[in-house]
Amino acid sequence: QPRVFSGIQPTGEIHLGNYFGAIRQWVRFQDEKKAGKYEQCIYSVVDLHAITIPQDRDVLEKNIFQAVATLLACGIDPNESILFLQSHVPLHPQLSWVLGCLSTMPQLGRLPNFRDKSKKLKEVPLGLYTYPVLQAADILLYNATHVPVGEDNVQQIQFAQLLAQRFNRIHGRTFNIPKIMLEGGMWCRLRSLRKPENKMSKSEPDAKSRIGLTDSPDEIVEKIKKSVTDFTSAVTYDPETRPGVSNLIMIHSLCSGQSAEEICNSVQDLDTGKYKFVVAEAVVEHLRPIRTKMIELMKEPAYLLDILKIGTEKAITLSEPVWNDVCFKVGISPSH
Ligand code: AQP
Repeated sequence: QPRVFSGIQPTGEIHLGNYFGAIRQWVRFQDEKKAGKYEQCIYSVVDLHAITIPQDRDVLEKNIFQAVATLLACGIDPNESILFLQSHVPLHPQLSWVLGCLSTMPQLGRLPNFRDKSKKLKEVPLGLYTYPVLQAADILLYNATHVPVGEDNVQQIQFAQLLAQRFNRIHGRTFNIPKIMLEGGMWCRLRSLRKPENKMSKSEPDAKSRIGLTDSPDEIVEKIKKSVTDFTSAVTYDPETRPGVSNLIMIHSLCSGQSAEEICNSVQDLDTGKYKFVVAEAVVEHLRPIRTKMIELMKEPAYLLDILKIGTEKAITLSEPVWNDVCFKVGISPSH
């Protein structure tokens, strides 16, 4: 039974990178589920992952609501997909413990997300180190077969595949080996508007480095106008040597559906300064309906809580049989 699982951290305002790298695919999978291709699409706001980096409680609470509203505004339909908050389903950390007992420290230390994030911290929390084990538990708890993620997450999902294989080898066939579903192939990693050598990121302190899905049209124009490019004025696509302008072309391409080549041909007579306004307009138009819906939803916290409650019930129903099977195979007792 093909099942889709993916998650997003409520670590800040959801940006274009999250949208084009992940959420847009989530909506497509949901459409394909309606057509009978998948049994379930399970999407989680992964708040336990968010606290692997220190969070202010009020900000986190707001970000959780905002993440749920954003997903709904982007087209996640709670009647079609299961949308829930990770901490509402305690089996996630429970399975994570079991899988942690099959993980080794060198494997975890080698994963690039850990290396990048731990570099920025004086004291590295254990949770950051074991983050990929919890991510594996998120996926395997639903016996997911397909995991749509951005390119920056590939190695973490490969780690989940490895844990599934290891568990199956020791205890007999239990988990599906989840497939990694990448949008647009390996190149779809949006870059920071300020430092194009880095990816666009929610938790980067400089808000000008990303375009949030709820940024106003003026903010979008301003951020793109100030984005870092280089000293060549022609608009050409070359991510290796011209990461700044190529990132803008990629954003434009994702918003308009045109290829990078088509875009470069059509703006031959513009310099990068003028081209930025073309990109900004495409982004503003693309995000307009999402932003409008999102502003409406943020006024309805009780409705958002209801959606999460229903999602939690469905998530528990799906995950319990898998957890019971794990308990039986490992020899520990399920709690009921
Ligand atoms: N820049 C990006 N380009 C393409 N895809 C991206 N994703 C993240 N950044 C980009 C994809 O978005 C999904 C949700 O991401 P996440 O919440 O799990 O956290 P992340 O990957 O660590 O993303 P951020 O925005 O950089 O958050 P912080 O700053 O908290 O670490 C994932 O599928 C991811 O691949």
